[in-house]
Amino acid sequence: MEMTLRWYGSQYDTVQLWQIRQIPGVTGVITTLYGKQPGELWTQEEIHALKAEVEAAGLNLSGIESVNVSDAIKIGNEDRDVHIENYIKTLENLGKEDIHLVCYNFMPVFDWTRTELARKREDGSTVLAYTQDAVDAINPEEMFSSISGDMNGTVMPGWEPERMARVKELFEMYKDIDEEKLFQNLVYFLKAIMPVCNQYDIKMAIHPDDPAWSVFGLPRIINNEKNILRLMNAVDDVHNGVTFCAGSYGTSLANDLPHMIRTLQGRIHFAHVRNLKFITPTNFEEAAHLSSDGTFDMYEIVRALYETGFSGPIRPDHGRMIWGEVAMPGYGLYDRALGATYINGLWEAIEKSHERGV
Ligand code: DNO
Repeated sequence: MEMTLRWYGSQYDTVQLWQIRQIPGVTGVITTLYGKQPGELWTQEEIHALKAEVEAAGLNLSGIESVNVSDAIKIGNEDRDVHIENYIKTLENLGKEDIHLVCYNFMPVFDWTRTELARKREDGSTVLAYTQDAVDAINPEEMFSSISGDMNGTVMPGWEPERMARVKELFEMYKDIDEEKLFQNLVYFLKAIMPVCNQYDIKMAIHPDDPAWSVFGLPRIINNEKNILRLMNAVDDVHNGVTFCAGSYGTSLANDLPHMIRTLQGRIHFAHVRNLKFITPTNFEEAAHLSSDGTFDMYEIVRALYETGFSGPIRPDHGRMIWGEVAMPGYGLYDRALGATYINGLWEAIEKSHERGV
């Protein structure tokens, strides 16, 4: 595995590449062309410049998160084929720049949903949190506006002002899309892009829906073992793979995370490793990465990745906001650096135990 950190690009991120370079054990970043709209073409020159910037800082560009999939593709409307053509050309340009991992999601309207971006914990740190009661009490527009006030001046993925302005229209566009249609549109998309993925060995890694259940009545299809396996079998190609996001699948306590990792052996191309602390099954907050700070057994999660031969990038995921840092909620430097170090420590211990047969 390679330890990485997500980086949004010099124009958008409060964290700098040189800082990432100084986290012990972190050798790469997962990044994107953040200004691109879903459906838009990424040119080879743009990708080349991004890669050169990362490499000039002494880091690898280990993968893209995300090349976003447009609503037209998710809905399957008349613009879908043009957008898929652009997606294919983008993949081709990424392949020509020797980039072989693309994370994406297939969630309608909201990329991921939290109801609080700065819940205060006992130690004074703040974390992202989710309460079903809060979602049930508001409508999507109220949700968008309450979230936007808390982004610390950053733009969070999936919560861009352009999308917020169109929230009603977006809901309208999805009104006839149920889970089965959404699933079929995803399969259509994957079948169309598999040839270029095979040609350039690009591993597509779908990010799960977060939370793992329907919010505001929108369909959810990538949320448990059965559904993700259905997708793996529907397009049975190693390039149709998974981003195993512990914090997203883990929103449902019914998901046995180490078991899922073992079942998905060979198809997990990217791992987001983080911990959640549950107050009730539908009220949870994001915790520090350490097992004892939350609900998950992080040792078992990392062990399952190790024992299934996982060789892709891992990144620590959302961190707490600590030490007075002001950054995109979940994406500050300090707690993610602690997370990377902790996960690296688990990995080293597991690896050495295996090597020494203890
Ligand atoms: C949230 C992230 C997601 C993820 C996308 C992948 O912090 O994990 O925004 O990047 O769903 O397309």
